Amino acid sequence: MLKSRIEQELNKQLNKEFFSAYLYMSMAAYFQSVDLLGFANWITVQAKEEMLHAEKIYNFIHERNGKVVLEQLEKPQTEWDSPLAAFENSLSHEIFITDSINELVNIALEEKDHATNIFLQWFVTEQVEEESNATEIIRKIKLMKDAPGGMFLLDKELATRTLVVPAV
Ligand code: OFO
Repeated sequence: MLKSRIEQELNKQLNKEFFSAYLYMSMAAYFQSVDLLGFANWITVQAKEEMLHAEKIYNFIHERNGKVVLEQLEKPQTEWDSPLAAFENSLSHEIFITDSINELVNIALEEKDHATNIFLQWFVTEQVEEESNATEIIRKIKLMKDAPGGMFLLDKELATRTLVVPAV
């Protein structure tokens, strides 16, 4: 049985994961609008991963006999100055999510809720990858800044990403 403080905090995290999906679909629309369809594909896959993160939390709340409460989602940004600006936004958002997960772990420990703490460890590990993915793309965009055709090649590379559904 979930304590109400943990239930509330997990519901807040659920909202943040849904917002991540919403933000990334908004970025996908931006990339589509500037004809970077590979970038759009990559970030759409990311949005789908965020939906899986949300589903994981949703299922956990139910499994622990808690109540899922869906709140309103914030309107995401819709325009970025450049693909680099969009990925810098993605990285800062992921750092924000990492901080949020870490805070949730602290709360689980304070409440001596070991099941929630163990559940959250998956997210702790996942956030390392989330930050690293965005950082790698930022590095690549910066590296090929002056190379003609660089964006075209990166767009082709990002077009190959497919959704990998994580094991439960
Ligand atoms: Fe759910 O990890 Fe990104 O936001």
